[in-house]
Amino acid sequence: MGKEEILKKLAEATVLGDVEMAVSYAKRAIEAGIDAYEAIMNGCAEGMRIVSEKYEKGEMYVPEILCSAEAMYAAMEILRPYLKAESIGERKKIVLGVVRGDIHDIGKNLVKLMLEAAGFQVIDLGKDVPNEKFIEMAIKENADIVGLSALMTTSMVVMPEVIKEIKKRNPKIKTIVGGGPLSPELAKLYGADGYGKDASEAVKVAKSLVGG
Ligand code: B1M
Repeated sequence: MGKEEILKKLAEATVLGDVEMAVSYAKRAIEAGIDAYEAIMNGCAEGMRIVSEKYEKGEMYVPEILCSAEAMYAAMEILRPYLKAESIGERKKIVLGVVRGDIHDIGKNLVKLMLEAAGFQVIDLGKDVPNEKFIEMAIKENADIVGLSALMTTSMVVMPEVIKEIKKRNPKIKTIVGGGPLSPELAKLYGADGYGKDASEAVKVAKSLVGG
């Protein structure tokens, strides 16, 4: 089986929410010498992209999406040890979380894994994170970057408050925002230093902000 076919099957297993199949194709990807980063981005994450699309078209429902996430996590567990830990010189620290009132954390977890693979030390605050927690941890940990994720138009509105307070406390800390309803324009309006459309873009932006 060729590389493209294995990646397609990995995406398919994610869409189907088939944990066994996802694990099996993640193992096959490694055996075939496929780069783990590529397997995650073009297999698992591609599968989750299809899932979101299907949901929007009314072709999939939430319980199925949660199964897809399980399959993606299972495959990622197999692939994670094979990610080439990149060196970005001194290890930079990023405080990451999903904003207050928002419990959508599948995308944030993907962003976390990719940032770790790129050599960042990620302090994961989880989901539904109070504004004060972001600020407290950013200062306490002396973070280089704070990453804020939001999946809802109703929750993303807290982002400018968090960013403003962090900048007030320590202007050197950079901020990145991402998630479905965000855009480069909104990120700018919110005063963020960067915006990531997806996990790989989040990594690129994070690296550029810390001079990596
Ligand atoms: Co809900 N949900 N949900 N949901 N959910 C959305 C987001 C929605 C768009 C669906 C819709 O109506 N079309 C909608 C929001 C509408 C709006 O904007 N106002 C919605 C709603 C309304 C709700 C509830 C209110 C439903 C209800 O109860 N009536 C409720 C809210 C709960 C809450 O948060 N308080 C709710 C609940 C849930 C579940 C719990 C059932 C479940 C989440 C499970 C979980 O995450 N643990 C869920 C799901 C699964 C979705 C959809 C279907 C899929 C989201 C997902 O995981 N996508 C979603 C519809 C959609 O997005 N099309 C929807 C896959 C994931 C890999 O992609 O999260 O986009 P994504 O992450 C990407 C990028 O966005 C980016 O990189 C990631 C990887 O490439 N990214 C970043 C994300 N964060 C980043 C941070 C960065 C950079 C990039 O830098 C820091």
